[in-house]
Amino acid sequence: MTALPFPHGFLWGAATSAYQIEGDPLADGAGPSIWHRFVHQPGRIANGDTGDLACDHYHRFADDVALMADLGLGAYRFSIAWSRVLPEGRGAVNAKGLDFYRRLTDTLLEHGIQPMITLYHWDLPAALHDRGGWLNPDSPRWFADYARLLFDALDDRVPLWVTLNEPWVVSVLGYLEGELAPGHQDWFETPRVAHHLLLAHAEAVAAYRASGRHRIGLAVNLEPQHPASSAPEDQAAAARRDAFINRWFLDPLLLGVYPSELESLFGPAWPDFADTDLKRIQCATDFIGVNYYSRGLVRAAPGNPPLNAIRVSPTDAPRTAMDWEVYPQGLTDILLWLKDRYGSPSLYITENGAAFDDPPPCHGEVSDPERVDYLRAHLCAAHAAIEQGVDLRGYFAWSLLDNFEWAQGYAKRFGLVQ
Ligand code: IFM
Repeated sequence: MTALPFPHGFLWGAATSAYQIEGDPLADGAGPSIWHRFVHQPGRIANGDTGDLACDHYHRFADDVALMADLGLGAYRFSIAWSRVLPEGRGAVNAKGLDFYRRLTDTLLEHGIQPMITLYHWDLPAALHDRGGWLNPDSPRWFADYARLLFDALDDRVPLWVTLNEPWVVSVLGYLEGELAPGHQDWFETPRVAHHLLLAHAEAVAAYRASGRHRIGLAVNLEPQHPASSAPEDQAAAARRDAFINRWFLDPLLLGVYPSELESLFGPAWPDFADTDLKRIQCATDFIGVNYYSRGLVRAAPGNPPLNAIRVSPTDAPRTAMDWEVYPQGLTDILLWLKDRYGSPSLYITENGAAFDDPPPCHGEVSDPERVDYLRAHLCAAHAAIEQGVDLRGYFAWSLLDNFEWAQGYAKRFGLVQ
């Protein structure tokens, strides 16, 4: 097989997040997060799984960095658990928590692995949730203060920062569908949470501009939306889902406006956001992180608010253990769409991967051909986008390790390492 030429300096990495791998979430003076609380509520997580142990990365990080070096990774994307560093979410710093991330960063650098830090991957300090969490208009300021603390501590060693991971998932699965923490189902809360997350990103970027020396971006989950048939209703449904998933965060950030469809989708639950907020949100972000897994195949479904659309599964397509269609072409398409719609921003693929039910290891190795095929096909798709002029700077496989897959617990295996 011929090797595809990727640009000089292209980053090859893997990604994880704090709650999904660290374990021992209250160690050394850390405060609880909303995820720690959520997993201990009966019925929330498959098999009653929790992140109490996870991959024990908090204690075994040095072994995990050795695994990364063994894999030949050039970069590693990880997230900080806000409540390890600030147990109350603001105020007193927990030196031991901060020190953990210093030691992790230094160990990566000693192995020649570039760190990319995500500041928020869903684990809000519970103390802040008790003050209203992302519904509180002060939440963007809390986030910027926390971000500033990390920039001061680590920016001399960390070249790439991601403010938030998948703010759409936080807003929709956390506040509208209730599948993820904090488990709310409230139309009125959802757009407010999303708006505060965008302001939080903007305020952290402003803080970074004051002191940071490298690059900062936002990671969003994107998927091309295709109508399930040529019927005009299905085409309109796919366009609504495109506004709802792909453009909700990127249009205000990069174009300064919310997609007009959102106001009609949410009706009275859509607030009258101030123009001054939108001006703050449209901030100079250095790159967009793309989390890509699959596409959406969409059918109109009146009576299914707010979208009046449902996602359907193609009958004959290969699927992952999450029941997500394997659709590599969608990665090329979404990268080209970003280039055309938003004026060629710098991009990283901050997550891409698949869950498959691996067989037990044999002589220390897991035969994993479906994952290998998935990754190879998606790398070819990324390469095709670069050939068509997309400014793609790196690729992070999701995930380094099999880990705690949120509401699915440990049942779904995304790891390069079992
Ligand atoms: O495990 C998650 C990750 O935390 C966010 N993006 C999608 C992954 C797979 O579901």
